[in-house]
Amino acid sequence: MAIVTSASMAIPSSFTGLKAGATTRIVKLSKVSSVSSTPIIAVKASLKNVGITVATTAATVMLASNAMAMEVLLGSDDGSLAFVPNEFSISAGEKITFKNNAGFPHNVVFDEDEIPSGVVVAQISMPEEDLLNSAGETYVVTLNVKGTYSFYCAPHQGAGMVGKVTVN
Ligand SMILES: [Cu+2]
Repeated sequence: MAIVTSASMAIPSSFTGLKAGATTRIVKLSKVSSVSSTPIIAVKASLKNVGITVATTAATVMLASNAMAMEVLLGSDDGSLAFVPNEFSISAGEKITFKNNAGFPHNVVFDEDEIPSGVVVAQISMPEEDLLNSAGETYVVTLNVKGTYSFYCAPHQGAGMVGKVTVN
């Protein structure tokens, strides 16, 4: 965001100079914009669901403002089928990154009966049938409504791979 702001501030000064100077500025602007948008496009391309894309875009903006972030491992280092940590608190709008660690495939599905009212479960969950299959693969979500949310891994819910997050 800071890059965009400084770039747009360059426009008025370029127009006070020669036309050739203004053209040079415009070329620089387009370079800046393509560089800064590349990571966002890459993230969107790896997502399969519109709800996730919305959440990830919000998370990208939060990153730009240096918001805190939370990382949750899918599968413990000893191979247990668990979220690590499986109970935690975050601030509203804080990014949560679920990262494939061991014992995959895993996924992250919120329990529609155990999320704050007004939150649409499909906008924060992975589809039940979608799985994270390789090491290091991530699912990122941002929860903006305060309250308590329960979630689980669809393949391993029966084995106790469940978790709870409190958004303050
Ligand atoms: Cu799992």
